Amino acid sequence: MPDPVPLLAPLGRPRLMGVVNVTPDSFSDGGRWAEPGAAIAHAHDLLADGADILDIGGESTRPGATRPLVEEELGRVVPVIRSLAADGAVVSVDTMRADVAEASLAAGATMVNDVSGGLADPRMLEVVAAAGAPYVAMHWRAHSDHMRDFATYDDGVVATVCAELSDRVEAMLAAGIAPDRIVLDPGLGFAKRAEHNWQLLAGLDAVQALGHPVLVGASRKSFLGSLLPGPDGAPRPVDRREDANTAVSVHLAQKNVWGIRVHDVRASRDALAVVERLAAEDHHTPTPKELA
Ligand code: PMM
Repeated sequence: MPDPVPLLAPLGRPRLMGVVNVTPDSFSDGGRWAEPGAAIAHAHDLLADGADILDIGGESTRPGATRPLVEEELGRVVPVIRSLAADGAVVSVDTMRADVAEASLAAGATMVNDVSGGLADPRMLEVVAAAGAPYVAMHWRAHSDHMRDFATYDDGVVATVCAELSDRVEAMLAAGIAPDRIVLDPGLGFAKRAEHNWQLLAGLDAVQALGHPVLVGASRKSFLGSLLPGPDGAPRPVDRREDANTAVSVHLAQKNVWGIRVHDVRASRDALAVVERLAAEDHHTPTPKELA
């Protein structure tokens, strides 16, 4: 395989992808960054906190969400991407639509992050292949309004997700996407129950063995909330799951994933610094003088 594009080349630590949802209805931050100016300012805060990539999305994929019109999605993401790319940021567009991917790449996005792995729009793989852009293909089974009906994995979630991602890789290659442009994502929370997400996090080696860089998004998802119920048994609210997410980021760094998709970049960046520092120490054999 030729050398990967620089964005996908190993860095010695996971890349941090900061989430910017330019939506009125995303599950954790819907509405906070819905205006372009607010989204751009938030994206700059994420860069200052150490984001390597900004992931700009204009469609909420929270369970039960209905889809915006393509014009609405374009109107949300394109101005934000154009501004951030002009400022030199590395931008990915979080979209399932080929038209939005195409317009976003023309506006300066570097990468396409498609939660449907090319299943939602028959033209997506063709657009990505023609652009030669890096492409995140997530494991996905159905749109958010009915994905809960598809959360069954009779042969085990890890093996099944790997097999279904493998099928998507075949489709990407057949469409002309270069293998060194492909990133895979197990799709935590998408047609997955809590136990499926934990099994996938524990079984990431199998996803990595498919031979492509791996991106994981656990940030603020409900399986973290249900792990940490309050005294009344209610799941921990979405804005108080960050410490658990940071622990997940430590796990992902130890697994050496390519990328981690997070809302709070600073917390994960600090965690990565600790993991990196300890890894450096592991390789250092103390001299007798140091031990004395
Ligand atoms: N999760 C969400 C949206 N986009 N993209 C990738 N590649 N992986 C994910 O896990 C993922 C995603 C949903 O979370 P959000 O509403 O907070 O953005």
